[in-house]
Amino acid sequence: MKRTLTVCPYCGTGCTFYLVSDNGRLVGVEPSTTHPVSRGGLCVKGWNAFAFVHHPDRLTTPLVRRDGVLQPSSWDEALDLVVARLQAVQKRHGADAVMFASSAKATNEENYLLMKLARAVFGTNNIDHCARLCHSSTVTGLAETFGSGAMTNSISCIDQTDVILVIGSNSTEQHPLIGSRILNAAHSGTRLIVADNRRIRLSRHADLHLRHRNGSDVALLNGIMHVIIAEGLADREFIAARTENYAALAEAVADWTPERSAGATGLAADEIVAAARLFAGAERGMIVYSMGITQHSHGVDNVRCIAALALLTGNVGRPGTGVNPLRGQNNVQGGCDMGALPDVYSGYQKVSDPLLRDKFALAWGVTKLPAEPGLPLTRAMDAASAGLLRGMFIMGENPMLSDPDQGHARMALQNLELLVVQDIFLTETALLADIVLPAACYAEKEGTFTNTERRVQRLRKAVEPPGAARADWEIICDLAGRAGYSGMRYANPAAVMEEIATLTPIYGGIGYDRLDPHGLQWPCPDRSHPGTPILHLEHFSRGLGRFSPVAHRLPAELPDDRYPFVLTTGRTYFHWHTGSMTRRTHLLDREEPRSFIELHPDDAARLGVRERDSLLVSSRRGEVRTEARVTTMVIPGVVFMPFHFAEGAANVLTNNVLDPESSIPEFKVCAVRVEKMP
Ligand SMILES: Nc1nc2c(c(=O)[nH]1)N[C@H]1C(S)=C(S)[C@@H](COP(=O)(O)OP(=O)(O)OC[C@H]3O[C@@H](n4cnc5c(=O)[nH]c(N)nc54)[C@H](O)[C@@H]3O)O[C@H]1N2
Ligand SMILES: Nc1nc2c(c(=O)[nH]1)N[C@H]1C(S)=C(S)[C@@H](COP(=O)(O)OP(=O)(O)OC[C@H]3O[C@@H](n4cnc5c(=O)[nH]c(N)nc54)[C@H](O)[C@@H]3O)O[C@H]1N2
Ligand code: SF4
Ligand SMILES: [Mo]
Repeated sequence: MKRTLTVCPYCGTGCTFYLVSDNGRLVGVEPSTTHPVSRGGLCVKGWNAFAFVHHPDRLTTPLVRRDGVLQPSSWDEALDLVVARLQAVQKRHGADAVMFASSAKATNEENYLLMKLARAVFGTNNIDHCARLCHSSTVTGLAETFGSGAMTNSISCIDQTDVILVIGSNSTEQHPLIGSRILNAAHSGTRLIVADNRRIRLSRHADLHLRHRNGSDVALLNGIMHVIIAEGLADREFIAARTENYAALAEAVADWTPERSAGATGLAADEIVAAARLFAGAERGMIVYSMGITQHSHGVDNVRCIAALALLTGNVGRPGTGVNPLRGQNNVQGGCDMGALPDVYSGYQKVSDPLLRDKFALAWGVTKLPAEPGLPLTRAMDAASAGLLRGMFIMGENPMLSDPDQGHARMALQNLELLVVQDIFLTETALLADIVLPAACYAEKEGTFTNTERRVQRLRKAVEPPGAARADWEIICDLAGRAGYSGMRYANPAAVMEEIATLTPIYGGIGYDRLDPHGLQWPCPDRSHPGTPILHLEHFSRGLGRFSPVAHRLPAELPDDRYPFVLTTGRTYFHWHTGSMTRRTHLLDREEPRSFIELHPDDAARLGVRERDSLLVSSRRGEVRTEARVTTMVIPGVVFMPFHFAEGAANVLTNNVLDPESSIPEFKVCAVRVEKMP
């Protein structure tokens, strides 16, 4: 038996474990007892993270569409065709007629290389990844208020805080080892406020559970800040020393009395007062949030309010405090750090800055790099459906199930002249592709992932990829060479990280030789730097912390007579997103085998619906059949659906309306009708 220390491929918590293999086959997983995050534990997905690797559905050979059918081909044929066809699209329609979608499932090195391929070789800033659907509101909102969009503190700060506000994060199911740490803290006396109208597990252990209306977080947070100021609970010293624009915030929340906030949120005024006193009354307060905050047409405004609450109470820059957006995918923090975003190179260095463009052009050996920021992923899908974008290269994403409004996504992808998909399985998206490239998965390659607390950690190759599948980094470098570019020849991913370190100040001190045993947290500017567990200690990345007051805006689509329910979408403990991996893991799929919708017992009674009845759910975009789960998890008038299931896909229903600043879709609120199937 061989044991290989590596990083979990699922969530941003970043647990590490040993992959156990026997004769080239994975047979199990063993947790790492010394790791500072997982500390010998794993959630059920981690324990089962070996099972999909040898699944018979793995892609083992490139596929090229001939006579309308995807057929096996050689690597030479497939890669030459990808390059020739991308170049042909660009020749006809310009460099920006193609889009590269990178992957939060791929390594830092692979994300860096794909963004280099897009910019240096294909001359476009059209590169983005699923962070657009996830924490783009955070990146925009926190860049404005703090100067950096990452989690300010470390996971271990949960053990050192007095009160935790968990808002729009189902941590025990979606970041289980962070969730259980919050539960442990609550059991040892830390006060807990949960603001989420689902009766999630954390809420059952909370001092206060706020079940406010979906989309009313600005009204809630403005109300809480009103009370804090009115009752003299604000941290005046911190505000004076470390922030700017306080007067504007105070003015903006002046008329957000608890009564007004109660009216807009559906809560009682007392609950808002209690939350304000509990949070502001503590010496150290920590805010933890996730998609309940970000995935709205006013997602950036939500984030601004969160940042303002932390500034108002002096809860940044100390242990046990901070604004802590839990990053979702195993390497979505890294995807952002590596510049798989339309407006920045690695380390958030702006493409619009001529000095930075020159720096990258010189290092990459090209004469010119594009200056205009590229298309965000969601805008690219709109451009494709309007016929403005003609080619897409998608590495490790499955937009057919993960994008809002599946009809729109399908039209966008079918409208393309060229769709290339590089994945480990033949996904719903890959089925539409002209060329499919088989990738190695996390267990079959070397590289690094960066977890939610900015910890850069090494994954290691445990087994060989199936058939002819190759690591994403090798495929990208091969494509670059075939496109006539000689600046992408690397012996291994460690050599790619050396290049990243020279060009990326926050990763300046990262090198493979320094990452054992438990990685390093960026910023890590040089090789003697020990890494940074807590950001903004003495001053903010932007200097002073900025209060950005906001007005309350309603979600874009609210219930009416025809579509009387609010649909909110999200996840379950056992499945991962579009299910490509977890639905191919027997022990996980067995637990949650079918699409379902949560419905409050009062609503169910009114509709004559019983547990497990077949339902038709429709919105202005489409309809799906699913199964009733009658439960007080949800409040009356709200239904919840996970988006894991291709049959009964929640995204047939969701609304493709975007936050104007971050371009994140409003996955958390749309209007639906629910009917019992005869
Ligand atoms: N098992 C599993 N774990 C995962 C994932 C997975 O697919 N499966 N995905 C990973 C990824 S990429 C991400 S981004 C994270 C997401 O992690 P989370 O954000 O924790 O998960 P979600 O289920 O999307 O939504 C969280 C909560 O938001 C609440 N919510 C909905 N609308 C509102 C609102 O208007 N205001 C507030 N305050 N709350 C609201 C919902 O009731 C829900 O409980 O999970 C990561 N972890
Ligand atoms: N309704 C609704 N929709 C949502 C959300 C929601 O809350 N509600 N949440 C959104 C959020 S936060 C996110 S992050 C997105 C996620 O959206 P996606 O990123 O599209 O979803 P995944 O299923 O994680 O897709 C990852 C793909 O990568 C493949 N893969 C795994 N490992 C590798 C590898 O090493 N190399 C390559 N090349 N491929 C690999 C997998 O097989 C899979 O097809 O979904 C969004 N969609
Ligand atoms: S908590 Fe996240 S990183 Fe840890 S084992 Fe579970 S899915 Fe993997
Ligand atoms: Mo996400």
